[in-house]
Amino acid sequence: MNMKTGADYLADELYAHGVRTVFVFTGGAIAAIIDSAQKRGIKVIPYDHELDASYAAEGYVRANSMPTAVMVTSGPGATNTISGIAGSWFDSIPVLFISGQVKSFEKTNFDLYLQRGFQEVDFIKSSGQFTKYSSTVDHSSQIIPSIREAFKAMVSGRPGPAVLDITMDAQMDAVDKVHTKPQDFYSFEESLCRGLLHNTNPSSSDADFESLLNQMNESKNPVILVGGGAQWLPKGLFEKIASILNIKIISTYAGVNSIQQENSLYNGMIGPFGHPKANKTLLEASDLFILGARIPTRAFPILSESSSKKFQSVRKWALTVDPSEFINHKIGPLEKIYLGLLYDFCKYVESKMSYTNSTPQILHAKDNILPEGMFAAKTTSKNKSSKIENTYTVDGLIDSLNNTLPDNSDVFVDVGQNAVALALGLKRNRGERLFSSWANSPMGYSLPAALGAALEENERPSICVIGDGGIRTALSSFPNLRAMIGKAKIILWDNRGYQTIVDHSLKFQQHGNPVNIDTGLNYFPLKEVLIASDIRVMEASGELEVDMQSFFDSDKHDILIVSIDESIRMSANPAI
Ligand SMILES: Cc1ncc(C[n+]2csc(CCOP(=O)(O)OP(=O)(O)O)c2C)c(N)n1
Repeated sequence: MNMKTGADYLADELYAHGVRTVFVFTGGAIAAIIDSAQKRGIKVIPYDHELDASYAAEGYVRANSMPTAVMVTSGPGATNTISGIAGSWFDSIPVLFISGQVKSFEKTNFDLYLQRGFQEVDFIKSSGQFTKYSSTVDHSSQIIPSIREAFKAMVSGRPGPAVLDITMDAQMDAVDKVHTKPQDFYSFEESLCRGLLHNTNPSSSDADFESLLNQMNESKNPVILVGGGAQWLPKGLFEKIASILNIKIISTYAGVNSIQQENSLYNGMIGPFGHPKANKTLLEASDLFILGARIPTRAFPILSESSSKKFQSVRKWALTVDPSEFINHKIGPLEKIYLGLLYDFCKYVESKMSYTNSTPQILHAKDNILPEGMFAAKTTSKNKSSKIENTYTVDGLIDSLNNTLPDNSDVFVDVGQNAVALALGLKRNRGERLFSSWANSPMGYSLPAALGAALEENERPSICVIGDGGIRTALSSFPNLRAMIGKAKIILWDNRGYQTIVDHSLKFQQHGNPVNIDTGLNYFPLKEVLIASDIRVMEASGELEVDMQSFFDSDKHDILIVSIDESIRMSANPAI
């Protein structure tokens, strides 16, 4: 009899949970699982670095709301994923990480010894800070229950990643029959937006929602601040609720996709790198309703003493799955914290209040754009005298993108000027969505993430925007870019240096910080490396919008290099 192995059961169970694509870097301790996944008909996408595989998986989940897993070998394979797990954790993205482990009877007692097994690390411990669920699986009989626990945890309450560290014997031992009851699954997407397992979550009752809604309706000048908690809501739901409530909306970075930039209710993104109008709206509120936002420091404007006082008088209310986020928060005490899901509240509002206007009001709000002076060049003449010909301004690049991006694009931004400028300036008025690893912001994220997102045939063009520094960090995903030719388009934001760090150094007068010269950026033949990797390069050289349009229209090029004037500095809003 041809008995199934633990790895076969694992592949079956992943399939039952809706996993159709996984991201891998192989090795002796994970080969059995990858083999079984392939046999089960799961698409296995190899990456050249575990970190790229992790970012790709995260991009896949963000854009497609579909489950996936990252499969890596023990030791260095596992630890190479750590920044990916951390990013998923801080932005609440449910990705399952599966690492191989030495045989169960060979496992080291790490409390006593440094290491006994080959490529053995205590991965549960090293990743534990960033997981909703993590477990070592020592025996094949534990495989199915642990996958179920992992999925349950990943989509319950605040979503997040899980780690299963599976010993080689648990993977490879033949198993006669695994006795587990079949399970009724919600679809992953449905589970995510509904925060599965309501009854085990601290969930608000209708009475709480009624009280929250009353506060909103009775407030003199209510403002809603929306964050990443809105990221899994069904398309258009939040925008509809905003219209019903007719309340001004401001967002954090992670909340930008919840509403079109040109919706008249949207007052922009707050923060030191946010829209001045949004920061003003925050201060002028009589009541601030914080929905699914934890407002980290980077997302909160710098307040002067008088503004701080003013902000103290703003009454604050929050709806959250994570009340501890507001302990000792710099926004100060809240009137009330409601525990619950944004989805449930939206549904409650929908059921209680009538909705007359079916289309959002688009007023082409003029101030939801790049704040004037945030991306300033030293002098305008520098642009002309620059040794590099055909340099463009940030404003010009953002305008061109807004006018030429294909409808319904999923745009992944990296770190630095590109992330800030697109979060502020991308209109999202033709169904575009903007993604990034907002909270962790590792360079080199957006290329593998956009490639991961593009794996699902979803009619949504996948676009990556990345700096010349960031793309070098993502060199190991060039083979994947080559393999996916025509599936993703890259805009290379080439300002020839780590300009964000240059700005930082200038601000703190760190004259000795040799960020440009010693990093060797100027000597790295990026264009040649791209061409040698068989990636088809186009360089913007004329009217930017015309070049960009032909880049998006044709299937002849994969990457458009846009030279940004390197004297352009990005500066934060001053204290308000
Ligand atoms: C993995 C990682 N290492 C270091 C940093 C610190 N860092 C933030 S921005 C930046 C420079 C980014 O350069 P580039 O991608 O060219 O964008 P630019 O700042 O020039 O717009 C660096 C080094 C980081 N965010 N991620």
